[in-house]
Amino acid sequence: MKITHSLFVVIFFGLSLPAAAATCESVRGTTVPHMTITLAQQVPPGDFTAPAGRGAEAYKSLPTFCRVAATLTPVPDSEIKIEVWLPESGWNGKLESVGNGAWAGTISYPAMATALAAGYAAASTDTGHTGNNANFITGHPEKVADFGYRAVHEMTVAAKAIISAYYGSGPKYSYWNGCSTGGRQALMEAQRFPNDYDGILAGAPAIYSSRLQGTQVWASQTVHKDEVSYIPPEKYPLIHEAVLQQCDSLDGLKDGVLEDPKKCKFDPKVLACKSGDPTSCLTAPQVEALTKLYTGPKDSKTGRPLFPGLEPGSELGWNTLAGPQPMALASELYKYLVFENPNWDYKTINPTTDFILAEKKLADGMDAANPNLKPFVDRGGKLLMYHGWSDPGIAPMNTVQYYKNVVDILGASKAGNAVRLFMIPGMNHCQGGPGTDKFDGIGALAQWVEKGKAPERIDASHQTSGKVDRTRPLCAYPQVAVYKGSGSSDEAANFDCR
Ligand SMILES: [Ca+2]
Repeated sequence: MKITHSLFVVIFFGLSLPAAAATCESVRGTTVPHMTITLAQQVPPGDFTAPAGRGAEAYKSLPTFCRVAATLTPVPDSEIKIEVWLPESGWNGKLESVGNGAWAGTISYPAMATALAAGYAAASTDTGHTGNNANFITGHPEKVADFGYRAVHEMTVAAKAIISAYYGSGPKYSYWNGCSTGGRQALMEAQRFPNDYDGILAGAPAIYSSRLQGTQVWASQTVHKDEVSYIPPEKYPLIHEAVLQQCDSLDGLKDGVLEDPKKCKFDPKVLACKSGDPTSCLTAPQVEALTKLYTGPKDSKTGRPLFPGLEPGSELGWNTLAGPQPMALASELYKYLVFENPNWDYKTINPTTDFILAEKKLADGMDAANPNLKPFVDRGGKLLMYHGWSDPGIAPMNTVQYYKNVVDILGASKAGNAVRLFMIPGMNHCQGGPGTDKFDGIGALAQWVEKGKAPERIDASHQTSGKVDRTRPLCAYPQVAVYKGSGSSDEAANFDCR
């Protein structure tokens, strides 16, 4: 009876929000090459429990949905797990696929829940291996390809077919939403599979993997090759305070946030110990290490920069790269994919030669640095990129540089209609920090794709314990938010993008 009723709704009330045209169980009959559906089950409101048991609160308010799980095997060594969640009623007619973090290895359930709650059909993949670590790499080049680019594309094709089977028609619009590894996945899609998505939201993209991860390893080497260079974590607040002292007011507001860190010419020498207590100053080797971390690695012969450094203002998170241990993701990438030697010692990295070696091994499948987005843009695709200026893990200028490369290839006019970058002052990696890190990126992207309204400014907020205590516009690069001179500096309305 349910099928008949749903069909009646679709046929006679076609303008209302589409509801399921088939039962959830019947989706099992969907045929996509190399796909085995392992679960197709209606989930009552609030009934979903994630396998890891985390994020329970986010699932309690979910409406009834059809949960589909499948395994994709585009090549024999592939084992790509995907899930597609389909709201039983109130579907907004669109697909939102969500990205992964670090080595992936798990379905992104919390992000799927957010998309589903907003009315989207949601999709996610584990990218072809289980566990957020590098254990899948050795002896499995095809699994590396799945992680690098193939799993997301295969998932997208399968998700659209499953949506079509359930609702009787495919998504009107398809969106990608990811940050970090998810940002890399975003740009891989735009570069390699221009027809998959109409709109792509790419946050803090982990692109140029070969050099990015090499630079992350180099940062650890910088402070640990000789331990006198190590900067104890308790000194970072001191350094951050000195940066704010010199640069916070350059944007006209002493508010703990640098609107444009490129204007801040901070010289770590101001913290050099003159005499006495070394806990409140930096030794000469520490000053040297700090300077290097701001600058980034350079070619030892030519002095040419090999990758950007971190920005002033991000110091409170520097324990990520310059802490007691190297960042696991970065050192594992070099161990298992570049040198194929689990005993490789990160302290031996030589950016001048090893970055080139890494590019030879990784660029093809993992770098996602190709700036030619013409096929994506020519079919009407829109790309919205964002990156926190206080990202302590992925140098923000890497994203700025990629954006500039894209604009160079497309030309300013074409790029302005299809690709925009929002640099977020004071935001850490993907979220957090003193900056206004909460904003509706997918909403802005949907306005652009569906209504042709390109985002100039996106209002964002900062929250403390769930309460909004500041709003401010995020501005399309290279514009920055400028205080108009009157009214509260914690209200977006009192700022212009200039
Ligand atoms: Ca400021």
